[in-house]
Amino acid sequence: MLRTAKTTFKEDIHRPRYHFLPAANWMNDPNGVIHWDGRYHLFFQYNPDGAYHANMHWGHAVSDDLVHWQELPVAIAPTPNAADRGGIFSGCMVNDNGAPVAIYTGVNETYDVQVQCLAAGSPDLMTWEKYAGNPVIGDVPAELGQTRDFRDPFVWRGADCWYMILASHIVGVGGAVLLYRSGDLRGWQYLHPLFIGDRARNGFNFECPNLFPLGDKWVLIVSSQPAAHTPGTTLYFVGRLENERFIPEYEDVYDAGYSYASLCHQDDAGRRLIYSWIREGRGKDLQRQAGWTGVQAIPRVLSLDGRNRLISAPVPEFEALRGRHHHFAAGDLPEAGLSIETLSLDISAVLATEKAAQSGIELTCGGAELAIIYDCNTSTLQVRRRYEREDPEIDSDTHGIVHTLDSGETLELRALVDGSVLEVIANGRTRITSRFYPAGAAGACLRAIAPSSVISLDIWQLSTIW
Ligand code: DQQ
Repeated sequence: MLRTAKTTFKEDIHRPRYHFLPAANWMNDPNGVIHWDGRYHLFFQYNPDGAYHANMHWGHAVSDDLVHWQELPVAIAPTPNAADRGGIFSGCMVNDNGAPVAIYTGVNETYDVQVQCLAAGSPDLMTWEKYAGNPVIGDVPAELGQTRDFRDPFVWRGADCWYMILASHIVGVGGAVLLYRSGDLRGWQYLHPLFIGDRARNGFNFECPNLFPLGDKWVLIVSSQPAAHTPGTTLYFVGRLENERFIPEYEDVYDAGYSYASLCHQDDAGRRLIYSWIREGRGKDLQRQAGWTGVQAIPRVLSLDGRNRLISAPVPEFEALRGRHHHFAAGDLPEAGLSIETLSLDISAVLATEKAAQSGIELTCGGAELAIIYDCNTSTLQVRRRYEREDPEIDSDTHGIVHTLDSGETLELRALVDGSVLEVIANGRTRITSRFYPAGAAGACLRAIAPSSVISLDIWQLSTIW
């Protein structure tokens, strides 16, 4: 396996410097996130053979602070001739009375058979022994119709039993989250769908479900596919549980961009943390050439506001990376902008959006222009990518989402820029993750789109985590 990232990718300006990704090869969903013995463990979908989706394993990384990560040897690999011979798909990890247990989806070679499996971990989470009775759930409930989509177990301890939810869909109806219960994590009884989505609004199939209490509500997060084999959008629902069914009271998109397959857990401090896969915005050949693909978003702390909207903020530990700081008050930022020598930035802007039809910030670098725009007329937050030389293999569309501001509310933008990664959070409640691929690194310039709208602008250059 390649473990030479620090030297091999030194000249790669698209490779993130402070987001976690493995030394090389393909990574997608976060899996099995857990705070164990005082350390944060992140497992993830990983192909040790190259930068393409195949031969899924669970990769493994550990962190003391949620900022600096150390990649560890692969945790779980497919077993020939077994139920997981075609791949170890996504899943979760629980603490079973002091013993770590991973629950994941095993697939056959064609992914047509998806079953749920269990592996018991050593106390240091380094070695995993598969349960001899795998799969622990083999059959798709008959009421779902003919579907192969039956995966991504998320397990939690209830008052007197374990619960599991699985992602699937009911043929012709919409995405479904299925509820199971167990006394020992090994024998599972199917109860009923915990929640069924509206196909027109919520997509045809669900993946990677999460369910957890937050404040006095329950939050259900699903990754929703518009069509087969297509990553879509992560959605969230806030509501209540009644008779072991989820009743939504509020729903929205979690992220309107390249973030997908989010997975949450509660850490020892009681914080509900969310991790997400950031996918690429360039074609498969470019990904293989790069030698790496997929990035983990900076972990965020979740909360709800008074209107049941999901608020997320990068973990405060992340601010330890902040170095050189530029602060501009209203009217201070020169029209020509600020020259910066790195694409590792943490930007915080407060903007009065009523001052111009469009406000926001714009970064130009290596023949590329990346703009975070608020459009007053449509109340949308947008990310616009433009390239001097368009490449059909690199995404260059403008993408966005409605972001309604209350009367008198300022736009509070937080933007994390890291090589080819952009994470944007507006007023804590609206999120757009994006990707852009400048052609060269020769200096970046940051400007305000409507300088008169700037109330304050703070820019920190960030150090690398490696
Ligand atoms: N990725 C995994 C699946 C999951 C999908 C396979 C979501 O378990 O449904 O790599 O990105």
